[in-house]
Amino acid sequence: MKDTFFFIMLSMASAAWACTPDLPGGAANKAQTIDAKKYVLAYRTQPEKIVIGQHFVVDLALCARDGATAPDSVRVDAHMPEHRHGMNYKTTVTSSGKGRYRAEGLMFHMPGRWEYVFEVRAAGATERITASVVLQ
Ligand SMILES: [Cu+2]
Repeated sequence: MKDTFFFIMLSMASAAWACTPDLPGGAANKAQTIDAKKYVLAYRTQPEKIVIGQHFVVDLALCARDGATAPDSVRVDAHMPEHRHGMNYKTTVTSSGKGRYRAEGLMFHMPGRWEYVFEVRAAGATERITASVVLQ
């Protein structure tokens, strides 16, 4: 009985530390999840398979680990760290509420390793969340 109570307390404590981003529609196109410092971010591209030289969209959802600090704004960019260049286009990010965002206008113009940079601004602070993808 005492053990059960302890287990319940532990579960509640860990639930406060983690959160699950609400990004619907993942049956066919599974989202990638990144556990960052203040946020957990889930994202997927449309189309799922990125084609070199063709525009694509990134859908993402964020949740705040502390359960409170919702982002003020989100910016999405990408670059090739080894080549020291970015994309040739700027992205436009729109919010659809519930911590969901859509970034449009991305294009990877060459093969190699690209890195997404998600900038999450909240209460005057910015958290940079990165994720790598290799295009062949
Ligand atoms: Cu390059």
